[in-house]
Amino acid sequence: MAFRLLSPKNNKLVSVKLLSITPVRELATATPTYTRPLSAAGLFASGHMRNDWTKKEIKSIYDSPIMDLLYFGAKVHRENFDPLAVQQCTLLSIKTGGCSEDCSYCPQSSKYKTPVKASKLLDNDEVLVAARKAKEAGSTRFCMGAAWRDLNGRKSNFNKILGYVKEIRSMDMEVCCTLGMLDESQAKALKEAGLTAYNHNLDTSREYYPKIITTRTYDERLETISNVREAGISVCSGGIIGLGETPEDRVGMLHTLATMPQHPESVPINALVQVEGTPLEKQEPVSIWEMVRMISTARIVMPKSMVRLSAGRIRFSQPEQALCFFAGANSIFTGDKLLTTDNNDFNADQEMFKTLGLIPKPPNFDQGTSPSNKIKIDEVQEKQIQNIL
Ligand code: SAM
Ligand code: DTB
Ligand code: SF4
Repeated sequence: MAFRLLSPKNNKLVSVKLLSITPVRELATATPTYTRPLSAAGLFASGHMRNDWTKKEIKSIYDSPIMDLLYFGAKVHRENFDPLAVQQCTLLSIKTGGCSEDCSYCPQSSKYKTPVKASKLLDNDEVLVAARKAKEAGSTRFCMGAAWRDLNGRKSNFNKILGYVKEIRSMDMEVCCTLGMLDESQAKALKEAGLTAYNHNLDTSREYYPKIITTRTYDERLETISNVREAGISVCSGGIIGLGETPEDRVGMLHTLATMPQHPESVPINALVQVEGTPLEKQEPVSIWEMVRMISTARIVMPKSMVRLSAGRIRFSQPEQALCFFAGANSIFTGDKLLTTDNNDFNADQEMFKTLGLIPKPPNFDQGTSPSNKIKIDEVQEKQIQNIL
């Protein structure tokens, strides 16, 4: 069978024989009844686990027509997950505000005058009561956030957090923390306490990072992610759109994530929440189509990762959120608050589950140890894709 494809190299139509692409998976579409070339979203939606993506390939997926992104994102999603199952997660800010970092989106930075009031680490009872409440409300993942650059000089607080992790894990929920930078021994201690996942976002591309944060480097971010991975903890890493970045920056961030030796098990996609007093308070809100592009592209290049529709969801209507789930998102944060900003109304979320026929996704404790998203490159398949391009 011959196909005409748009070559990402020179944007010209090339004729390609597709006789040999099918052995591992079906080709992305049935034989089309039209002659228009297959878009990159379709071309790369074979569901193969790859960590040798090029930026050009990812950009060509990102730029595909929205309807193709929706369709092929959904296809890859359905091949790897139950598309009706959406995980509900709960966030708790266990140590709020007063942070020494200058992340220009963040209301918790001490560099900016925002409505957030700094407070000390929450005590045992407050945290465990919140975790129990989250579980009763249907959450299967409990995420504790602290407004710290790192844990240095915080030994007693860190020991308390290790205790919280142990207790919450015994409630049969996934436990995630986001506490800033970790060294190897801190990552190991969290693993021993039973931590399921550690969230450490790249936020944007390496190139745009210094425009957003000047108090740490991209490499420091990657170093923590590597310490988390080495300790056998599941990696949660994604970013924010709407920081004033270009589409190339979004693609750059996805490229860094999708070319890691093992894809992060969890990829949160946040839309900037513009908070008064932060340097980004006047940023233009991102559109639903930008969210869909980001979610579908993440789903296609990291087929087995949980793609989390995260901050900024409050601005999206139910039909808009449905598009995100269709495109490949399979997790949301529920509860009235994210860390410091408002989240969607809890009852409205439960109504949305009913209306869309969604079902709560059970916890997955294998993450980080499961081989499911380790990359096994199929060399034959790889050559076929290269030949097409
Ligand atoms: N201090 C730790 C750190 O930076 O990794 C953990 C807490 S920090 C608040 C966790 C993540 O929340 C950030 O990496 C960022 O992606 C996200 N975030 C913070 N403020 C946000 C905002 N205004 N809008 C969207 N996402 C935001
Ligand atoms: C992530 O990527 N988004 C969550 C979670 N990981 C920790 C945090 C969103 C924070 C939004 C701003 C706030 O509420 O302070
Ligand atoms: Fe601090 Fe994290 Fe906020 Fe940056 S994102 S200012 S490190 S709490």
